[in-house]
Amino acid sequence: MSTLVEQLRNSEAHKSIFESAVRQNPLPVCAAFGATGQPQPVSFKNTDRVLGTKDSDGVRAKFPQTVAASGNVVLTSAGPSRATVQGKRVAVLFSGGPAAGGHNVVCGLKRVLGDNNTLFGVRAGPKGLLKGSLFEITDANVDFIINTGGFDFLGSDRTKIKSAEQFAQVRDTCIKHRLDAIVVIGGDDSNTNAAVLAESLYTGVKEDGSGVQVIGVPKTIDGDLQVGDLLAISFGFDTATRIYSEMVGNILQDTSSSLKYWHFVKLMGRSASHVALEVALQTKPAITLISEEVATRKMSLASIVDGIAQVIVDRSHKGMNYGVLLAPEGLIEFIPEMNAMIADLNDVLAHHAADFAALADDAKPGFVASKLRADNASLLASLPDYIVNMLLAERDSHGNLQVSLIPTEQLLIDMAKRRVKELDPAVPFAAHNHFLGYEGRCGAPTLFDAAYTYNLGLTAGSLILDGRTGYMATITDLTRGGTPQAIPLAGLLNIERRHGQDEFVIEKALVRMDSPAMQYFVSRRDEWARSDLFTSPGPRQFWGPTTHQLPISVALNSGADSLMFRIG
Ligand code: FBP
Repeated sequence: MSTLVEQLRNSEAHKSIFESAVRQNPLPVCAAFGATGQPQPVSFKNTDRVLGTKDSDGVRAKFPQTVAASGNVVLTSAGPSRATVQGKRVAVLFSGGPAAGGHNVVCGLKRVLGDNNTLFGVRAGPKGLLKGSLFEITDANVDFIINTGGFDFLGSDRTKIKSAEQFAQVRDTCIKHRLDAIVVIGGDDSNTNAAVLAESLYTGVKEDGSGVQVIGVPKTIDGDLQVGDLLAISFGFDTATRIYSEMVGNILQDTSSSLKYWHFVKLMGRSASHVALEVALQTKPAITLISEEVATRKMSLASIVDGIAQVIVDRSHKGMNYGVLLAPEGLIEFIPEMNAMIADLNDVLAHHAADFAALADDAKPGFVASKLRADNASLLASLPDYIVNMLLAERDSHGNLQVSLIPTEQLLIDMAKRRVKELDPAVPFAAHNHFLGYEGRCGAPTLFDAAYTYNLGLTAGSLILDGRTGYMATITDLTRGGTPQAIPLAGLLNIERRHGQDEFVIEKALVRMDSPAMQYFVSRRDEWARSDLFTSPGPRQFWGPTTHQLPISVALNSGADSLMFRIG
């Protein structure tokens, strides 16, 4: 019998009571993979759905081999694979921000590849692929990482593979490790990387002239990698939004208990407002801003602040000097005047990168302002230093503004305070700011994310064994048992302006104003502003009544008649 001190020491390094128990949680699999025991790989066949975007001709010219091979046709599972494939060497990597369930993709891959093939983990994301930093994944690894959160088993990064030298490095890694396939687990930018890699590695990598297969897996807590009914949601969104919803529910409970504070909460989700919308649907706070609505209605910063201040004043007149506001992380970029200024700023930064980098920090705003259009320069000058400094901060390697660093919630508090005073000086307004972001990305996956990702791993592995390349794995029919399918990556590509240049990218799926989730939110939000109707969804459950719950927005948008998913 061990002492309590020994028990505590033994729980270190991912062996808490919870972690040990959740590893044993059984995962449902789609019927296509076989009902019980060791999941069996499936083969794939064409459906009658062909994907294409407005830039299809350009895509065909840039991705001739993968488009010719797939015809941009969606694949669906076609029963158990008949061929026994042996000796495949497959590498898997995480790319971009962490999202709960990533480890289970690796577990699904390992299980479906079985003992006849070898799975390698790439350390530290695309950067590790360039360096050739790989190690073999064992069954013992799978038993240890299954159902655990985070990406820490492999690590991740945001390197974009774009230069000729980088492509040559990837080829070297493939040759050195005799790879047959690479699985990229990532968001829109990373799956764009996967599409580019699939084309570049299509032929001529191995001695016999053959290529290396590349398969993408849809990850991002932002929920902005969606393809209608083919991809209802990326993995990680459910876990992150449930964690944020629990925290926002707790804050709501506090506001109506202490009766004296407003809380302005910025929620992660770089561009799209899916996270903010989902948390709003789960908790029903007084105010939720949706960036896409701001853009559609062409709202100015002043008009947004005006709306916020009016709710604060109206609630105060009813004796409610408290409330919660949710703001999406990407809000700033969706306010038309800010968006125009940021686009101008991005071009200036891209074209004067060396001069800008050589300047002292305090000289940077003046330098940039001198190159901006006059209206953009005066907008920049009107913003507080804490916003300007972040707008000038380094872009990530995909050219994205690092919106998680911009304290939008503080800007809104400062501006709302001034406006409330103008509207009614007698209204008290004490506010706290919060940023809920990193807390949500690495929690232990909900059962939905755990099962979804395990099945995505089984699908990605099956696609490799079936000889496919240039596809993204997906599971459709999430409330009807689940169907493994594959989306041709090139069929998702569009042209977008990045770093001052046109590039092929997978377009982010934004919140649509006419979506059922948004319409439901719009139909209820005025009532939520007027009176306290908030709900506390509580912690995510691994055993219990909410275990099988889907995100509310996903259920509404897929026309489901139940909030519960069913895989298997
Ligand atoms: P991905 O698109 O790579 O999944 O990352 C999403 C995200 O979590 C955003 O919500 C956030 O803006 C960003 O990552 C933060 O990135 P970083 O980890 O580099 O600070």
